[in-house]
Amino acid sequence: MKRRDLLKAGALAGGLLIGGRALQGSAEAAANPEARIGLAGTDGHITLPGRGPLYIFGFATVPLAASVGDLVANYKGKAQHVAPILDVKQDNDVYITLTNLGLVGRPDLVDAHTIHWHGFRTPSALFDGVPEASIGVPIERQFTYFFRPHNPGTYMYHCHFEDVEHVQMGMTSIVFVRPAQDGGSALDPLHRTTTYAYNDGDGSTAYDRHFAILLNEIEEREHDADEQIQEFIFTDYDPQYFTLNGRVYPQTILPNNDPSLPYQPVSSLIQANPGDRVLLRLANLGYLQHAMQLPGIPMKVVGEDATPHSFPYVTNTLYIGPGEARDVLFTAPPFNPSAPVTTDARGSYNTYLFKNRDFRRLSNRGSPGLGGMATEVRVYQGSPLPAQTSVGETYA
Ligand SMILES: [Cu+2]
Repeated sequence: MKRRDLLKAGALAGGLLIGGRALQGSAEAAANPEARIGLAGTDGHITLPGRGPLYIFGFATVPLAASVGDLVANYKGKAQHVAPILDVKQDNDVYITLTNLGLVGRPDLVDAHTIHWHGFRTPSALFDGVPEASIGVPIERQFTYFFRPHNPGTYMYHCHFEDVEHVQMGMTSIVFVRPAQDGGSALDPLHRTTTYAYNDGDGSTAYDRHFAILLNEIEEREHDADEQIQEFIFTDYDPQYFTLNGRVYPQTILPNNDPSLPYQPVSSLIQANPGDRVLLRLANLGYLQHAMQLPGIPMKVVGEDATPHSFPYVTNTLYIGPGEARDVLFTAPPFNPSAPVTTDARGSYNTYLFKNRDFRRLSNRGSPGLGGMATEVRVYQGSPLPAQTSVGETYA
């Protein structure tokens, strides 16, 4: 029995076990506020400079009330990369209903999908998304995962079915847990925000704006082989594209939901007012370590792998291995009229680059000019930006 067949058998058994119906968990009224999230697993295409559409597997946000038939009709073949970023709060109940819509481009491939919340201290293998240890979700079936996150911080999630393949194909994103301390009284008298990276007790991880950015690579030969029903040998892994939230520079600085990138809706543009404390929630679901720099602005690492640092440190180079996460704070510097200034609808701003240290990862498939794993931090003159209403919000 080949590995894929074994996984298939497990997925089938899982489908029978739950009768192919979502475990909605609706019987008991939860004491805590809940988050209910609908995700679908399917395939699709994204846009990268220097080549045609790139075949991906991925997730998309879908309505919870829709039938499986309606979801297949409306969302099959419309995966996004990165997958939706999930924003939940400590001790709240989180239900994620996953529907497997099947693949438009590979109808022969009847893979299941799962959701693995990487780093979650889970008490139950059932909701861990490792198909060999629990179940996968077969095509046109649903399963509802249940989590009660007790540990704030930045995590990631991904499909764990044929994981080396499905992760590289794009079934990856960030999930983060806001601390219970959020929303109370301001702990730092000098800084009146009430949002924090962790339950620090003293406001030392307070932030005004936060941005969740997933680091990744794309090996186009693996994606093309998948689309053409060929095997890719992963020891040949040598990626051509280096992405932030599924985009390469200059895509990374386009706003959220830019119409030119319908299946890469998540921007990595960082816009701030001078003096703002900015939290970067960073995670790496590629297969290479990345070294990230923000020249001109020191970075303070306050958390690592969803664990607050006992001894936060300031650095100019951040090393992030595969499967690792970092919580990084920086303070937006004063606007400097003598430095290069650019102007947009929000006014004049200075630009800082948040970028990979390796020049080979700052290019799109070797073409000239800045590309790859880079984005901009824009610090505006005055304070024209309103408070953030969602993580990674961009302002036109
Ligand atoms: Cu999958």
